[in-house]
Formats: sequence, C-alpha cells, structure tokens
Amino acid sequence: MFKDKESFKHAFTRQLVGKLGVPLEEATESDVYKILSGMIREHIGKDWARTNTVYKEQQEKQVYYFSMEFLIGRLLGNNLLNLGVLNMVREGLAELGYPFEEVEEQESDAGLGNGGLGRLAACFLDSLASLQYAGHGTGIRYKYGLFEQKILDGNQVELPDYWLQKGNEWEIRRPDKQVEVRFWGNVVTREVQGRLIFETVQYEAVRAVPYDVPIIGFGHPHINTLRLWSAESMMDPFRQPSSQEGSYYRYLDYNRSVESISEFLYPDDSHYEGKLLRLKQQYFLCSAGVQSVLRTFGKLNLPLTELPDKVAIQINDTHPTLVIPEMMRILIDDNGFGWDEAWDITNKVVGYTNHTILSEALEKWPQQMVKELLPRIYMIIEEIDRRFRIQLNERYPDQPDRTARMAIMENNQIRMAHLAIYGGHSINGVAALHTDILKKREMKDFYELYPERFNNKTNGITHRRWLMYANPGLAALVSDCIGTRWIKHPQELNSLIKCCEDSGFQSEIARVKKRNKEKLAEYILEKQGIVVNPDSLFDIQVKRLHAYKRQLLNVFHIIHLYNQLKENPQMDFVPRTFIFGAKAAPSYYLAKRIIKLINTVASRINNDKSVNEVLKVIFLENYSVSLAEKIIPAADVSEQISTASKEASGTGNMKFMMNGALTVGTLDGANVEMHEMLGDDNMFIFGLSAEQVQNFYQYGGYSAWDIYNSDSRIHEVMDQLITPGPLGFQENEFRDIYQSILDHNDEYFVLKDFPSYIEAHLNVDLAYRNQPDWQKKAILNIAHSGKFSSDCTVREYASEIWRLNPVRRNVK
Ligand code: HBZ
Repeated sequence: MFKDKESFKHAFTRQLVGKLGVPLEEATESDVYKILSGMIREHIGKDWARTNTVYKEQQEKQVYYFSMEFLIGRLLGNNLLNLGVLNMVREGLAELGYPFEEVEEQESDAGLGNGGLGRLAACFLDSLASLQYAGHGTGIRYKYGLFEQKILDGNQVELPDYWLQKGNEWEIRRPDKQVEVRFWGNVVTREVQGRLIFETVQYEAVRAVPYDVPIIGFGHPHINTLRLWSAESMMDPFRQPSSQEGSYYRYLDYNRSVESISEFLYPDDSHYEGKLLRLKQQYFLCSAGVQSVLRTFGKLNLPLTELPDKVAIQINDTHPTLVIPEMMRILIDDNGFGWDEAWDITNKVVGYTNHTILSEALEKWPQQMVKELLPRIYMIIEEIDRRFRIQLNERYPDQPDRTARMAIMENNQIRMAHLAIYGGHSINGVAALHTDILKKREMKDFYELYPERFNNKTNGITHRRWLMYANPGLAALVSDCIGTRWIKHPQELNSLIKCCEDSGFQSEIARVKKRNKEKLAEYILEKQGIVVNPDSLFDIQVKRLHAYKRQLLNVFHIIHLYNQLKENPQMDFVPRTFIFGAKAAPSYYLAKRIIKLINTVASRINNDKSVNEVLKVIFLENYSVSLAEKIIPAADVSEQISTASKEASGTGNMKFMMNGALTVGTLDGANVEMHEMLGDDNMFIFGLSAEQVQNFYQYGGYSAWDIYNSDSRIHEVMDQLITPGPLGFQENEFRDIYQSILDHNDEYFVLKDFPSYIEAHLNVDLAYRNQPDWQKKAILNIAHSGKFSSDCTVREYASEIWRLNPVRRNVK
C-alpha cells in the first residue's frame, strides 16, 4: 500500500491537510482516524471492483453466508494488518505524534451480534477472503447493535448502542442495488393455461437498501463483500392512490414500522421469543438476500437450473431458514418452475449450521403469525410440510408418532430446524461432540432418514485478528522461533512443540504474557480505579452470561477461597485475580442477578484488606470484541466450564488457547478436541461428562439437596447467599440464586461439579508455582491451536459442503 514509512507519513500528512484543512499539529485523533480509513478505502477500491469482475468473468461459484449477526468489531487495525502495513502505519503515526491505540479508539465496535454465533460469522468472512474464496456475508445493518452495558450499583443497565453516530467509514450505500420486500397482503389464485398462478395483492412493500463493507483478504488484493441490508420506506408502499381517506396517517404508521425492521439487534442469544418484529427481520434478510444473489447470478446469463453449480447459501442457525421458501417462491412464482425442479435447486443450494441443542432456543414460529405476515411463504411451507409428511408416511407407514415428531408444521407451530434439514442438503454441528449429540439424540430421527446430510465442522477463529493483531508481542516471538510460515499455514504453529523445553523461549513467553497483563492492569486501573497485581495469576471468564455457562460455579469457587483465606490468612496460595466480562440478555432475570452477585462479591473482597493482597475480583463492563482483544492476551487461565453437553462448541476457548492461556474446562464442545491434542498434562479437566449429564437427566439419581447437606464447603458457600457470613451479605440478599439451584435440583450441576472444580483449581495453583513447566504448557497450547484457525474450518466447509475452490488466478 505504501512503499515505506516515510512515504506513508508524507501521503498521510498531505491528505490530512488537503482534505480537512488542518495542520498536523492541530489534528485530533478523530481526524487521524478518518483520514487513515479514507486512505484505505481509496486504496482498495480498484481491487474490490476487480475481485467482483474476476468472479463474474470466471463464473466462480460463490458462497453466501446468511446470518442475522456479524460481530465484526473494529476494522481499522484488522484492515491494516491484512494489507500488510499495520506496523509501518503504527510506527509512522507514532513519529507524527499519534499513538495508534488512541486512533483506534475512535472507531465504534460494529456490535452486530450477540456472541459466539455472530463472531463466528465474522471470523469466517476473514478466512474466506484470506484464502481467496468467493464468499460473502449477507446480514442486517442494525442501527443499534448489541446494547451497551453499564454496571450501576453492581447491576447491569442497558443503554442503546448507537454505533453509527459518528458515521461508518467502511460502508458504502448502494441504492442502485436495492430490492423490494413484501409483507402482509392476500394471495389470489388464477389459472392460466392450465397452470395455477399465485399473486399476492394488498401487500405492504419495503425498500431493502444494501450497505456494502469490504472484507480484505490477508496478503493479497482479494476483497469480498459483507452486504448489510437496511429497511427504508417506499413512496408508494400500498400500490394505491394516496388520496384515500386516512392514507396519510397510514403512511406515517407504515414509515415507523419500516424503520423498526433494521433498527435493533435482538439481544437474546439463547432464548427463542416469537416476536413479530423478529420474524419480519428474518424474512427481510432472506428475501432481500436471495433476490440479490439471484440478480448477481442472472448476470451470468445461465439457466436457473445451474444455480447450484454457481451458488451456495449457508444459513447460520435457523434464523435465515426462510431462504428456503423464499427461493421456492421466486423460482415458482416469478420464474415459472414446477415444484419438483424448484425444490431440487433449492435443496442443492442451501446448507444449515446448527449452533445449539438447548430446547428453549429452538425456533418455532406460530403458524398464524407467519400466515398473516407472509401469506405466500406460508402456503409454500404448508406444501413442503404436506409433501414431507407423505414421504414420512411412505417410509414409516406404521409410525404416526414419528411423522408427528418430524413434521414441519405441528401444534400450530412451524419448526424451523425441521424445515432447514428437510429443505437443505447439509446440516452440520459445530464441534465433534455437538454433532454427535445431534445425530444420536436431538435430531436422531432426521439422522436416520438422511444420514448423508449430517456432518461436523468444528468451529475456528481467525488467527490473524486473535493472535497477530491482538497479541503482536506473542506473534513476533512465535515468528522468531519458527519463522513466518505459520501465518499462511496456521497448523504449522505445531513447530513450536520443539521449543517447549527451551528455557530461553519459556522466559520470553512469560515476559510477553507479563507485559499483556500489565497493560490490562492499566486498563482496569483507569476504568475502575482498582489496582491489580500483574504478578498474580489472571483467571478469566468472559462470555455471555447464561446458567449453563456456569459463571456461578466460578463465583462459588471464589467465595470458597475467600472463606478459606478468612479462616487461615497464612494459607499457602498463589495470588489470583479473577476477571469476568459478560452481558446478560435484558430479560434474563437470573443472569442479571448473577452479575449482581459477582459485583457484590468483588466489592467485598477487593475492599477487605486481610485478603486483597492475594485475591481480587474484577467485573469488566461492556464486554465486546475490542475488549476481548485486550483481555484474552493477558490470561493465564481460561474458564470454559459449561455443563457438559450444553455448549455446542465455544470459540473463546480457542482464542485463549492460541494466546497461551491454560484451560480449566469440562469435556464439552470443542474443549473435547482441545483435550485430545493437549492431554491431561496441559489442560485442567473436571466435572461430569456429557454422557453422565444425559444419564442424570434421563434416569434421575441426582439430588442437589443431598450434596448441599453433605458437603460442608458447598453448604458454607450456599448459605452465605441467604445468611450474613464472612462476606457480609444481608439476610436473604441472594435467596433467588440459592433457590434457583435447589428448586430445580441444580439443573446445571453446579453443586455436583463443585468438588472436582475445586480440585482442578488446586492443580492450577500447584502447576503455576512451577513457572518453567507452566510456560511449557502454555507453549504447547499455542502450538496445538493452529487446528482451530477458522482457515481450517472454512476449507472444510468449502470442500465438503459448498464444493468451492479458491480463486486461483490472482485478482490483480
Ligand atoms: O454459537 C453459540 C454457541 O453457544 C457456541 O457454543 C458456539 O461456539 C457458537 C458458534 O458456533 N451460539 C450463539 O452464540 N447463539 C446466539 O448468539 C444466538 C443469537 C440469537 C438467537 C439464538 C442464539 O436467537
């Protein structure tokens, strides 16, 4: 992009003065950010256009990743990294008097996602572009991203995240590419030359306007597109003369309802809520997205029967399942296809990724709601269901129960997962254990019917953002040790194994970690005024707050340690700093109470002079992608402690591993695969297995009360929630949490796993005392983390689901 640092400085200064009319000395960080991002945009313009031209000329097959969420975070640093000029720009700006860290802070996080699912989509985009696949994102441009979290008096308070307030330097509005999305109305049927024609009348039309964001590949001028759709009003949405009585007020109502479609991201990450607006959002995404995909395909001048050779659509969970009936609608109603042919095309194009087995998260839309909002789509789903039932009855003639279990429409609901499995050619889980559970339990019936559709694709994370960008010190050290091939071939991080015994390298690893911890300590001091000791062990749990993720188990352990320290202040104990970051869904009462508990425990412990030299608890406000980039490189211990079988994969676990943290974890999600590589020596595994958990659910045999009554450590911790104890809580202060465990027989096995969790932490304490050995374990974690690069994951999706090859010809 620039020949060298001097030419960058020169070009930058010229633009600053030329475009903003301010001399260098007077430019603010915000000016610097604007100019720098503008320079990048200008630089990539040609390559972006060229990439699209090459796709078109070479008729490349393209994949579209449909997702309600893209949690991309900030783009400036990542774009500079992928363009290969991050260090040069960093140094150049520093010489001009602008620390890069401060410039970066000018950019708001694009928080267009809740958590793992949305971040996975963002990592996949980075890998698709970096591996030179023709792969794009299709999503919604929410005006407000995931809420901003404030902690007031220990409680979570949600504020709107108006991330676009200062504008978005990376997007380009493309009104020329707009499409129309239709809601409501009535379907009328006509017969024309012996064929039934369906037409929707009296609908309400919405304008879908795309905003394109360039996704820059690493190390080459390959630039894909994240297309985010925004809902805007039409001038004449009802297709009626506007002079009708009351029509002006109707228009105002319409206007408001249109704006709301792309206004907010739903902040619930694990609980399905049948809200009309959410359904509108989903159809809006699917209809706009499919129309746009077909329009691009149309430019190839090929018959639509060839669509599956040129297009793959992957749906990120069931949220975009309506692509299936929408594609059917367009093929049949707008292009005159017969049902079977349309079904065959749709089926070959669509693949579905499942991210959860929690039954409360499975989407089931009320039939009535779909029928009213999307009458033609409803008819198509009815027909899909009718045909599926016929197949099921033929295949299982004596098993009406099975048909009822598997049907798409049942009990006045539409089961989106069933529609996605039947309507697509592939369903994948996101870690080996998760896929296994899908096959053997959750989707067993479907697996028996379509074994060939099921496959596993273990999640991954981009090592470019999560190692090279977030932890440049470690990345440099790795390259010093094994060279730079790992950057293009992350599995070659494996070569680090040979350095794991090298004491010089071990101390270097420790030095980098210490520096990262100091930086995080500075951040904590600045934000919260709390001093933490960078020499203490940083034990970190950052993720959404959910009962199954068991932040509560972590807090119980902290209370237990506190109790022990109070009893025996001389206890031999490695000083620890426990760090949390977590947002709770605004309507999730228990999760919010756990946040309050963590903050209350934190404030008591941090202010107790008798322990606060060796024990600190920090809750970091507003956990987000950019905060994760600061936190994860500073971790010694990573807490991945979900109830086995509940966490589909986890991806935070991989980020910590890649940054040299050691995991305390259950055998859940991708932890299982981490453990297979690392073994017991390099990971602290504890707790029930997924199978044991399932057996307890199925056959009983577990009593939370028995454990509570028989284990004095647990009793002591639990009772502090309801009676004044060493922590000084008030009577019944956290009775709700206490009851939530005992009333539901400890649904997530917090008490059951508590003893083995304590033991795992005693082993952590012991292991940390032997620093050379700890560093060796850390190195082995980094060495094995290459397998979890999303590059590997995306390659597997490409070859096994999408049937896509990288675009070989250089796009330049
Ligand atoms: O997807 C997560 C899984 O819990 C995690 O185990 C996995 O690693 C990750 C990527 O595969 N699931 C989510 O993050 N889910 C959501 O964010 C979500 C958002 C909206 C919903 C439901 C779920 O309506």
